[in-house]
Amino acid sequence: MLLLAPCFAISFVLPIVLSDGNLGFRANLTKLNPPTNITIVDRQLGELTITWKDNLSEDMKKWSDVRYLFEFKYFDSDDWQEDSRHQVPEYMRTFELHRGVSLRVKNILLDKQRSIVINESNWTVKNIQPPPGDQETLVSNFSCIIYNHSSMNCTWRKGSKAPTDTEYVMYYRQSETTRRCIHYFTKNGRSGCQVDQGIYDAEENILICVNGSNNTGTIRSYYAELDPQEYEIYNPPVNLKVLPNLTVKWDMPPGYVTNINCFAFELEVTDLDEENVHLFNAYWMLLMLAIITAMTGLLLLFAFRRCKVLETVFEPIPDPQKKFKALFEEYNGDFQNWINYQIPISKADECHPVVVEESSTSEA
Ligand SMILES: *[C@@H]1O[C@H](CO)[C@@H](O)[C@H](O)[C@H]1NC(C)=O
Ligand SMILES: *[C@@H]1O[C@H](CO)[C@@H](O)[C@H](O)[C@H]1NC(C)=O
Ligand SMILES: *[C@@H]1O[C@H](CO)[C@@H](O)[C@H](O)[C@H]1NC(C)=O
Ligand SMILES: *[C@@H]1O[C@H](CO)[C@@H](O)[C@H](O)[C@H]1NC(C)=O
Ligand SMILES: *[C@@H]1O[C@H](CO)[C@@H](O)[C@H](O)[C@H]1NC(C)=O
Ligand SMILES: *[C@@H]1O[C@H](CO)[C@@H](O)[C@H](O)[C@H]1NC(C)=O
Ligand SMILES: *[C@@H]1O[C@H](CO)[C@@H](O)[C@H](O)[C@H]1NC(C)=O
Ligand SMILES: *[C@@H]1O[C@H](CO)[C@@H](O)[C@H](O)[C@H]1NC(C)=O
Ligand SMILES: *[C@@H]1O[C@H](CO)[C@@H](O)[C@H](O)[C@H]1NC(C)=O
Ligand SMILES: *[C@@H]1O[C@H](CO)[C@@H](O)[C@H](O)[C@H]1NC(C)=O
Ligand SMILES: CC(=O)N[C@H]1CO[C@H](CO)[C@@H](O)[C@@H]1O
Repeated sequence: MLLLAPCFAISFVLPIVLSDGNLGFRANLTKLNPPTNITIVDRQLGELTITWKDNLSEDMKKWSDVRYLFEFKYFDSDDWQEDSRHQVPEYMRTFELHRGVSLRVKNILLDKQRSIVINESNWTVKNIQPPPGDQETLVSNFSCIIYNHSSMNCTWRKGSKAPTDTEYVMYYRQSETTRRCIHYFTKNGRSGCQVDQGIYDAEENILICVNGSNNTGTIRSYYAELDPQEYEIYNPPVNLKVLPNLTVKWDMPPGYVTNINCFAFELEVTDLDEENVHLFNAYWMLLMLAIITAMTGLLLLFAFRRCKVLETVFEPIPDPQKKFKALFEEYNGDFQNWINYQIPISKADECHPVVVEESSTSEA
């Protein structure tokens, strides 16, 4: 009991002292300084370490928890991104530096007990200008594929204002190692570089920088960061087997050291009976073709009949004597005289749809 007494005393008294000081501190809080001295250390290929000084009094840090709110915005965008809170005045992140980027950070004071915001400072902004060189000398439409576990092909188009003989050079970085790509190629008007066996870790992002050299002008460097799993084209499984009890088995393609649980497989089964149904469709298609041919034939026959061309075709070879019977029998071969008394040649002998239509309408 004697031992417990001081414990009670402490637990009873301490909070009162704390909140007293807290109240005094709060009453003294007139202006919260924004952070100062933002310093940037370039760690290659767009990866930066950013540090700052909070410029807060030791008193403030004693009576409250200090947090730092960090945001960034590319020059070509209106949106501030990623409002991450940090406990230490240091942050490491990768940026697409060719776009130019503004960073901003502010101090936040939290109530020690309840972790609610007591006060915030203004922002301190730092701009990182894009690397030198015209915007149009940048590579454009940059894209990569990762294949066969550890290889990577990246391709791009030349910047429109880059001199024709500009040589772009690609650097890539993973597992703290920066390497220069060696095997360059041109394919379908795009330039590219092939990295052979250079990707070590499917779960670690790859940093890329494509810069170029030319004496007449500066080529602006291009920065990208890729998640390998998003860009990987996987090799198919191997040793596919169907056991007599219809169990299907296969093995992982070689080279993938990643946890097997990260992989999903897709099994596609084609029913051979269904192939007969295809056959069936081909049979039906042939049948339809035959029917369509027959129908077309019939239609043509009908059309010909309407025009009476068919009749003309099957008519016996005309005998002028027969046709011009009167010419010879009554006019004694005098054509001029005969023609004056002739009714015109029957319209039915000509293909003249309009006339036929009219007569059929009047019949109806
Ligand atoms: C508040 O300001 C007063 C007078 O300036 C000072 O005596 C006191 O120690 C301050 N309190 C705290 C908690 O900083
Ligand atoms: C925050 O910025 C505004 C305007 O820029 C200024 O008037 C104000 O005093 C600043 N506040 C602090 C705490 O520095
Ligand atoms: C800013 O930070 C850098 C590196 O941390 C340091 O060398 C420099 O003295 C600081 N400047 C000020 C004014 O605090
Ligand atoms: C920060 O403290 C000052 C002085 O007490 C107060 O005027 C201001 O409204 C506070 N700001 C916030 C965001 O709480
Ligand atoms: C970029 O490249 C892809 C193929 O790699 C192509 O489909 C697309 O049209 C290109 N876009 C532009 C703007 O050139
Ligand atoms: C894939 O990589 C293996 C070695 O890991 C190599 O033997 C094989 O030739 C590569 N296949 C292709 C298509 O590049
Ligand atoms: C990668 O590029 C090389 C060089 O052009 C080419 O031989 C290879 O087929 C490409 N690989 C893929 C998967 O496109
Ligand atoms: C291109 O980037 C690499 C890696 O950061 C660097 O070592 C090299 O000097 C740069 N080249 C040019 C021409 O800027
Ligand atoms: C730069 O471009 C000019 C003009 O196209 C060319 O004459 C020169 O050789 C290039 N220099 C380099 C280092 O590529
Ligand atoms: C199928 O056969 C294999 C080997 O004979 C056996 O390991 C497996 O358990 C069988 N599967 C079923 C569903 O019977
Ligand atoms: C506590 C602290 O470091 N305060 C400094 C904040 O920054 C101003 C100038 O920017 C200095 O005058 C203060 O001493």
